Amino acid sequence: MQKQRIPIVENILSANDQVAALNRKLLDDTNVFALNIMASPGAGKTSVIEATIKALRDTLKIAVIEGDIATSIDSERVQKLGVEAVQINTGGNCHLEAGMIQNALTQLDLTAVDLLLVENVGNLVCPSGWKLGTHKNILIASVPEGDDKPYKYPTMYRGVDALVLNKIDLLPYIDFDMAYFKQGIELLNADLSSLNIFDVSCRTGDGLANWIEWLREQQAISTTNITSVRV
Ligand SMILES: Nc1nc2c(ncn2[C@@H]2O[C@H](COP(=O)(O)OP(=O)(O)OP(=O)(O)O)[C@@H](O)[C@H]2O)c(=O)[nH]1
Ligand SMILES: [Mg+2]
Ligand SMILES: [Zn+2]
Repeated sequence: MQKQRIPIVENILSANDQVAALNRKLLDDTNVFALNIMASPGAGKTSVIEATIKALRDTLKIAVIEGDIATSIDSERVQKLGVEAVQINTGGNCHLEAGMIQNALTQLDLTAVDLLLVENVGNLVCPSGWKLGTHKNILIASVPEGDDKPYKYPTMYRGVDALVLNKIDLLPYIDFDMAYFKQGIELLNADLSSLNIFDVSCRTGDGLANWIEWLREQQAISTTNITSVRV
């Protein structure tokens, strides 16, 4: 019987993933802990970034990369808080890619940064498919978007490290079934022990302390790991 040839397909990293790996190395080499903050338009990405800056700017050196299709409105908001911000205008692209972050990183003095917050383009479909080289993926959901979003946008809700449910101050005015929402998240994330969920309101400040505490812990763990790996 003739021997059959078995094709071997190498697992070649995509061009984006290769650049993401370079970004990660640069961040690790300079001791920067970085978050990729994703959400639909208007969920509260910039509001959470502003609240995070206010809570941590006295203990950590923070920088922000703002992804936006056309404007610098969000960079101006965070710069008002005394934080360095780099604006990426994607020119119509609906998500950030690793190459855009690579360029933005050249604009920052990373040796003077502990925590880098990257605001992705407002979009609940494709940002999760593009690695940036950041350490943690954060999804911000918000009450007015509706409780069915985990079911309708599973790729975004699957595999994130932390989920911030924002605008809980609006719960009395909106039919939002919290149990149904969280059940949807559980269906998509088998290992719930590694998913952190924070119910917050950037308007009232409710719940933000838990988010800040988790972030502070993660930054400390990451910095320790990075340092010990290098030693
Ligand atoms: N009621 C209420 N409104 C909020 C809360 N957080 C943010 N908002 C409002 O929601 C709107 C959008 O907030 P942003 O922080 O700009 O949202 P974003 O996700 O950065 O928006 P894009 O960058 O445009 O995608 C603003 O009018 C905020 O004032 C909240 O906790 N409660
Ligand atoms: Mg924004
Ligand atoms: Zn896209």
